[in-house]
Amino acid sequence: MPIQKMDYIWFNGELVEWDKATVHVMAHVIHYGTSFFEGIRCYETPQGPAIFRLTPHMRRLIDSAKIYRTAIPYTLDQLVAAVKETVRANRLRSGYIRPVVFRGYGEIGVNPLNNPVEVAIATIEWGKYLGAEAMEQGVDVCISSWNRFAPNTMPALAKAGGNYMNSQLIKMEAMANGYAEGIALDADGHVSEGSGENLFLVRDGVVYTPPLTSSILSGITRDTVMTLLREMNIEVREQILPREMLYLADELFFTGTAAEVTPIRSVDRIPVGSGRRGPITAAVQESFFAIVQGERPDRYGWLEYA
Ligand code: PPE
Repeated sequence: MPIQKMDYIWFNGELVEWDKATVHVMAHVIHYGTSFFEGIRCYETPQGPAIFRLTPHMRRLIDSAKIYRTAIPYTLDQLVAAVKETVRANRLRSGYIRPVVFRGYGEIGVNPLNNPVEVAIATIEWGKYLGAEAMEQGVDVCISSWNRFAPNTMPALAKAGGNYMNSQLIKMEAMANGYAEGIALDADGHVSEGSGENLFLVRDGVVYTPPLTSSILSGITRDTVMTLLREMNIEVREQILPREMLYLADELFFTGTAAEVTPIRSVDRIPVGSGRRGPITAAVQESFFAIVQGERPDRYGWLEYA
């Protein structure tokens, strides 16, 4: 997705012009991947731009940093206010918000702790993550030859920049082999997640998704979809899933801020169910988009207006 410049980036406490939000090549993050980030969508609604579940996203950002012994020099309320300020300054109606925390310039060496903790918030445009037709037709995916990192190597609950080196391997391999995306197994060989999406599986009317212990990110869209399914009286089970369940599923879909709710139509060239978007996937998409576009009552306070 080519980046379209906007007017401002919030950088360490103030709005600066887009081109001035720069980093030194000797910053710790450049060498050691020392960053934590979020991806948040803003949707156009009749009541104005609504930032979807902004507060839980910023809480996850604080959590990601905490795992790495890093205190962000702003409170949750300040971070939430900073995102809203950036959205207003860029007159964003709908789009994608990318807050990032990183260790800046100071010392060389693995120890990050003596480098400044810097915070930036940018807004960009981002269309459909896996292509516009994917939302209806579904995507073709493979199971990656790359596993997710084992639990005692990189903590999956931290949305840390370095984790995405693993995601890049999964994504590049999938694309090189003609697939839209790869699904990674965890270190034990159980189903984990996509390079940038959580995964849901439907079989006989029951919905399954891997638990947090399967080296997944605790997705905010995942949580949203579990809530919507339970509202529809559809049973959701968080459980360890063997790889072959992917081949036996009636329906499969990805969730994520960028991916929203994207159907999967084949895995390793084996069609998922009938090979077309299934009824539960369609129902989840319908209620998800009705809520984010402000067409249905916001019962859980998910829309945070700028
Ligand atoms: N797993 C991974 C590995 C992941 O990166 C994401 C989001 C999710 C699950 C879903 O989480 P959530 O957005 O809270 O529902 N990936 C972000 C970055 C994608 C990118 O290519 O950059 C996103 O969707 O914003």
